[in-house]
Amino acid sequence: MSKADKRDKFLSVFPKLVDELKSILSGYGMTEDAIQWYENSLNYNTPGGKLNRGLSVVDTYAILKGKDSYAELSEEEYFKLAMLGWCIELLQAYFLVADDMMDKSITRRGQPCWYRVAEVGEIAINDAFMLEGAIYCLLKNHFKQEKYYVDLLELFHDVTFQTELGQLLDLITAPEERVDLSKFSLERHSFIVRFKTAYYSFYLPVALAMYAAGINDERDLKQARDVLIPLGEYFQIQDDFLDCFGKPEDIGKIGTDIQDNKCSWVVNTALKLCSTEQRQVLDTNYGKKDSECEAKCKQVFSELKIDAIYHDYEEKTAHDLRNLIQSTDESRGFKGQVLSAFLDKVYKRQK
Ligand code: DMA
Ligand code: MG
Ligand code: MG
Ligand code: MG
Repeated sequence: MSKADKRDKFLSVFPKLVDELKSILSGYGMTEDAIQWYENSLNYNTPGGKLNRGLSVVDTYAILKGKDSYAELSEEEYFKLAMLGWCIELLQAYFLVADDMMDKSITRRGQPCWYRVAEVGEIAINDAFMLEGAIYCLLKNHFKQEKYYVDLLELFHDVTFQTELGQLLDLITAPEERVDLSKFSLERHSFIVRFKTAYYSFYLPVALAMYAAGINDERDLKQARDVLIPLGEYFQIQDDFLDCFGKPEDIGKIGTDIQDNKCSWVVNTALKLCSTEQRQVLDTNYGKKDSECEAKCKQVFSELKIDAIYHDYEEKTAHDLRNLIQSTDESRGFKGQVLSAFLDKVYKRQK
């Protein structure tokens, strides 16, 4: 099945899930305006992205089950896996609605951030909670009878909390009024991004598919984590790079990291290499809500050839990860191919 067909098949499950969630609200006797609001929020915030996380749940399951293409899965099997995939997309929607408010972002996936939609504003906070709530409604409806139901619940809860810890670190490392670049380091960056991105974007889809496929030995879950957490770090470094160097029309969002004083890979790499004069420029201009200051920081980044350093980093990381994947122990049914499929999806991404 082509990539586009896989995406279409996955997308075709979404309206069913929206109907299901709406009928839960109807069941509570909710008013029509509330049901309509929830439907709008679900449609606006959930399906518009790359859907990598959601699709990966199905892909991973198919690989673990030894099915070439997931066209070989039964309709019922496909539907359940797609449902798990959509649960991650809902988790992502929840994080992004909140993240955009906290990061004061303007656009997301080529449209205004939800909180910037005229009627929405701070109601977006409650909408974020309700996007998260949808996950547990769907898990209960579709997985309560499975013996791995509690594993799924614990996994979603643990990974959500890990992400929130990462977001906390991300935010308190970037105070708005006190720019102090001496607090930044690549080590702190690595720690932040493993929590805020890697667990939910990389470990979660694979672990969900593993539970659904009956592969739940802690040694296998650890093998998955040992590759997926560094892979997730690489993915967030790409995100940081694209925030500064990507085109909004490609990435669907306008970068805010410099003005937001973020502890991003770009500034940390620059801090390691800059001269005293360049450091002065960064100390004066980083973290200022001013596009001229932002441009001065970008000038330093380009003098330091951060883009070339990034490309070297990308090659080295992909190479190291491929070596690590080679040594996967497949004796209990876990497969290294799950991990290489993931790496292929993000390697050299432009958006
Ligand atoms: C991403 O951080 C992490 C979460 C949990 C949304 P970010 O603010 O760099 O994301 P983006 O660049 O998409 O706003
Ligand atoms: Mg953000
Ligand atoms: Mg953020
Ligand atoms: Mg970013």
